[in-house]
Amino acid sequence: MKVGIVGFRGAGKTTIFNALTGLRAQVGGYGDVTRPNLGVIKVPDERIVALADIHRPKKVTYAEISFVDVPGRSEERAALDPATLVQMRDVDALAQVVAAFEDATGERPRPLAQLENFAAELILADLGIVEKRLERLKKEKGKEREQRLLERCHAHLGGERPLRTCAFTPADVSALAGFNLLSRMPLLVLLNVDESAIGTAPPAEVAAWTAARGLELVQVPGRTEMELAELDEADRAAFLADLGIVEPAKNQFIRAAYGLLDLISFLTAGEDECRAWPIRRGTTAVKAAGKIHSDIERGFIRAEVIAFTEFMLHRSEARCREAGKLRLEGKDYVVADGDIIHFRFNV
Ligand SMILES: Nc1nc2c(ncn2[C@@H]2O[C@H](COP(=O)(O)OP(=O)(O)OP(=O)(O)O)[C@@H](O)[C@H]2O)c(=O)[nH]1
Ligand SMILES: [Mg+2]
Repeated sequence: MKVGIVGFRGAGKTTIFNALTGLRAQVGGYGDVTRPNLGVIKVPDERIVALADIHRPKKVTYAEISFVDVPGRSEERAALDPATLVQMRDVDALAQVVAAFEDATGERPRPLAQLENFAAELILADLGIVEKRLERLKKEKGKEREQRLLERCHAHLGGERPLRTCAFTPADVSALAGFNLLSRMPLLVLLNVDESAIGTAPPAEVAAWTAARGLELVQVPGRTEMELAELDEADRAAFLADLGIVEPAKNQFIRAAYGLLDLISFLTAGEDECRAWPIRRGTTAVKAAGKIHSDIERGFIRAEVIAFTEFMLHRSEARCREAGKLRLEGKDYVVADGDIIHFRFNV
């Protein structure tokens, strides 16, 4: 699962990328940097900590999310370069960094304008893709279904609405999958604020704008969080307390990204390894098995499932079984968040 950290030039994307990943990519590139930065983070999960405490496994593995910091690149402050748009299409969800800090030139931030311009850029980019495809479809026969679908997209985009707000059937969704339309991707807004804004609510007009569109808004003091990520564990707690930060925005952001991608985790636990596996909500047992190994998917017999909360009450598989809390589930069982699963299979 890949989240793109996107937004206009100088919005603080690389700063926030560094804060999230603990890496030290160059900030203040101002369009000179053209290569995206890549990073992976572990999703904090208290359940894995609790399971490891019981099983004492050799290995503990958390779910991971990858991030791509897509450089702003464009000459113009509020425009997206074609190459940037191409890089953006390669992700599963977008996190737009919006600058709400006063920059070095003393220029006042205009977060609302950034939100509006960015939304318009995504719509324009998608219109371009849809129009090009419709043009080609005119010359092809037997593609009427796709044509009707794209015409509907075209009308929606033409009304300056993102495709996120257009209703699609599952068949439409798979027909559109290959186009990687940007205005259809889940979007999270990261408001990058100054240290002085820590503990304050986001500006009302920004909150209203995102709420009206059903978008999640997370306020991040980017520069501060980047400095925080550069400290070692011992100094970090003191730094947090000093600034009055209850929880680093990093954690809040990771949770939001997880929700944005509609991800849940199932768990595997034993003496060898305790591990969280990210899957999309709605994934069936047999598909979840395939995340571990294709052999387990192919030779699937059944899933033995214990809900995490039940396991914590009884604290062993044997006692869960005695208490009737170990369920036997088939291929089509829809996996729930926190299911501890043992797959039975033959190869
Ligand atoms: N005061 C303040 N400055 C920030 C903050 N976040 C970023 N900056 C500064 O803004 C400038 C741009 O930050 P970057 O993180 O490089 O921005 P970017 O979005 O990656 O820029 P491009 O990759 O060129 O599009 C740098 O000089 C940062 O130090 C912040 O939260 N507060
Ligand atoms: Mg950058």
